[in-house]
Amino acid sequence: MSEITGSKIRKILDSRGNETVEVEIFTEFGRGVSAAPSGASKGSNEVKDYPEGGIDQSIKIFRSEISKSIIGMESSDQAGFDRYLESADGTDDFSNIGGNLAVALSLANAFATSDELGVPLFRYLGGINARMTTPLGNVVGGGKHAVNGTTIQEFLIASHSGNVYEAIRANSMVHKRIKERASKELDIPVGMGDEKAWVLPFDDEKVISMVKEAAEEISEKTGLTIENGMDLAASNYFEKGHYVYRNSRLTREEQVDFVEGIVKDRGYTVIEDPFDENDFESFAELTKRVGDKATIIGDDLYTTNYDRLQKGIGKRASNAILLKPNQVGTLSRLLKTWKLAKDNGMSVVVSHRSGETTDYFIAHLAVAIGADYLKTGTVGGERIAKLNELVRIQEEMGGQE
Ligand code: 2PG
Ligand code: MG
Repeated sequence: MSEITGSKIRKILDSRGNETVEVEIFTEFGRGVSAAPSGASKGSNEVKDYPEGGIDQSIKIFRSEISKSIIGMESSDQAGFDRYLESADGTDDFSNIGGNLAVALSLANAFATSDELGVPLFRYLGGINARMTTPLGNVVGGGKHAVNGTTIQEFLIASHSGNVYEAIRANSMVHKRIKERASKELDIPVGMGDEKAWVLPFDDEKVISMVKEAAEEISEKTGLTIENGMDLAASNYFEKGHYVYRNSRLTREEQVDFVEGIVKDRGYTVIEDPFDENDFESFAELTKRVGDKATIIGDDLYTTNYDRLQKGIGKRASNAILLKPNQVGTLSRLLKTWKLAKDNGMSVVVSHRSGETTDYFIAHLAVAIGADYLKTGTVGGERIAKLNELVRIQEEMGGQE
């Protein structure tokens, strides 16, 4: 038994300096803390961050209503707790209490239960199925995460090693190498975007080669296999039927050919959101062409939403899904979508948001559900908080992969 005995809420800042909510939940012997992150390039089917009245309205509802109602609830009944959050809100998109409040409560409750039980969160959530994940991080960033960067939002790399620390380190070495290469060509200092990836004033074509070469160099140096990937976040530059890049404008058909070439000719094996969030057909075409060579991930396409994923499965739109707790507001909803993805043989990526806190819940979640990748940057305090937690988790697991 682990009844909830109390809770607290406070405003804290996220990595962009924006206000967000942090919630604490107490059981007799347990305490859980979690804070909501926030996206800049959001899918239009995500739940709402806050109700009308913003963060203060969420806090008001928590203090006057929710904090009282949850006293005495059984925290180990996560599904029951999350159902209560849905009923307290009364809508599908958390527009009454706010998705940020919901997700902070839902995750804090899971943390509190694992603490009460005295087991690490990944074990509590994953049991014997828990398995170490592969860190996937961005080394160059643009799109909505930076000013004057590439059109493509994220250039990603994933180093593979049985020792997660070695993989994290190799990713950070690629990050460093990119800066050295870029600095050589530029007479202005190189800066970072929201997720601490480099912002480069080059066109996408050039960066595609640059990141590939840097990854190859570090792969040779470390002996690790390093995958190249990208999150195109293509909804953000799909305008009137065209994908608008710095030096080109591609039709839908040309965009399919372009991304096919990135996989076949440039050797990129991880591709996220290559098309507009409602273009299931182009996703399906690309997956048909290169699904055997690359992980084709839907993020804005699915927004962790069960119904959207079901639609995607029906259309064979992708072979992978990105999962973000705050896109749906509760852990139970995320796990339901995850189960559907797994039952249909899809790969799974757990992901951070561009506005983050030092909360490391997603590191435990990725391990608990045996996610293929954890996308959470390569450097920067709020990203490192999750990556370093993976190192501790691997130690706790006895060092095994
Ligand atoms: C994404 C995310 C995280 P944001 O598009 O995958 O990198 O960005 O949090 O801004 O939606
Ligand atoms: Mg994305």
